[in-house]
Amino acid sequence: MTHTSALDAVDSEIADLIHSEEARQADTIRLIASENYVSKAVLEATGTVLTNKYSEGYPGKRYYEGQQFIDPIEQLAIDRAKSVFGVDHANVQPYSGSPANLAIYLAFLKPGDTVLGMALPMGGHLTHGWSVSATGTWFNPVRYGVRQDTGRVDMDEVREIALRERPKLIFSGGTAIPRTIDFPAFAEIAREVGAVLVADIAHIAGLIAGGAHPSPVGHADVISTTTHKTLRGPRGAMLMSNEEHAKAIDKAVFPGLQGGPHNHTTAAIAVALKEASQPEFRTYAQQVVSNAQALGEELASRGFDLVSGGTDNHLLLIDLTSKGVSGKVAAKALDAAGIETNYNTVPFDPRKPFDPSGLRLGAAAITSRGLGVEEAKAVGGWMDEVVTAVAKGDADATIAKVRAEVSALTGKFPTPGLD
Ligand code: DSN
Repeated sequence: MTHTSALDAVDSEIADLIHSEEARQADTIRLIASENYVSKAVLEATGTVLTNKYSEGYPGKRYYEGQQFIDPIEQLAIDRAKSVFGVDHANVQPYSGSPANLAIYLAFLKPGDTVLGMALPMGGHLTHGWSVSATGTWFNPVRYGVRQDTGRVDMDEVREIALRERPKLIFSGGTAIPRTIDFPAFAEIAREVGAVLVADIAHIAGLIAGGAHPSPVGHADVISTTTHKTLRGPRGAMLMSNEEHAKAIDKAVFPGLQGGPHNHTTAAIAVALKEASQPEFRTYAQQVVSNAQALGEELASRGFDLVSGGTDNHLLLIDLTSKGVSGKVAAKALDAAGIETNYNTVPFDPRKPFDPSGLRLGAAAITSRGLGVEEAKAVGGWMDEVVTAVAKGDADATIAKVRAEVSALTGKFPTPGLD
């Protein structure tokens, strides 16, 4: 448990809730694809006096005094991002992924301009021009998806749409893509139509840093990422690019869209990037993929329908239609059994987003926790037991049994950040 004596004394209600969340995170198998466990070092950096400081501007060019220690902190984060990802330029100030992506629009587009992104129900992100997002309202969104027969992006289709619609901006990447993203093919299309290519690597940044997914560097004009998913840093984001786009991006983040950067987050990003540059991080990244594949194979062997047939990365998307259970019902039963997932649309989903046909799973958090292939397979078996029992309409005993087995397993693996 985190040592929080002042918090316990000042606000025991919040302290108790935080301690309960610590216990929950320790006692569950966390398969939410966008989540992870940060290290104790990252956690400590986020809870510091850096939160007291305003620093509008960039290192060496601030609008407030007293930046003697903030400047080198931000510069370290920038330098480490450049070194880990091999880019010319990094902006570590975006508050999170959505503001980071909005800054890209501000840097390169005018309202009404056309943007090509992956449709949200096909695996894209809200900010890639989906209709309920500002990006789909203020700009003219056109969309690509995946093929129904393969569950994979069809680059010929992307090219056809791009040639027809002439977007100024193309987004590659998304939030529910279990397969390798073909950055060189996207780059070729973007060049052909004169569009700026964005690689949104929020989900796979840690895999790229660890050499377990090809890098978009040299292909994409701009790289956008959050820092808290597979990269295992604090809640935050970064924009990276070559020198050509550096000024436009910096101007769009500040003063275009944001005020003062969150310096405690910047410091924690720097720490996470230092961790990501260590040899152990490469082992972690490879293990994330092995664990996701082992979980996928176990589920497939038990009759689960995996979108695209499997995974190349940390993420699995399961269509539960053949199991006779909706994603929401399955996710709630699994959560009761101590296995945390999120319900998710699957491509061509006939159901609504709030009660879709699928489940999305990710292996980053369990890998950070130290679980391996054997445990990933056991988790697949428990998921099958719970979903099968739910489909039969009598799951209480199974959920209780699996809950106990989950607790027995998690008890053997210390929780990062709390150990
Ligand atoms: N909400 C994130 C995810 O779960 O993938 C994306 O913003």
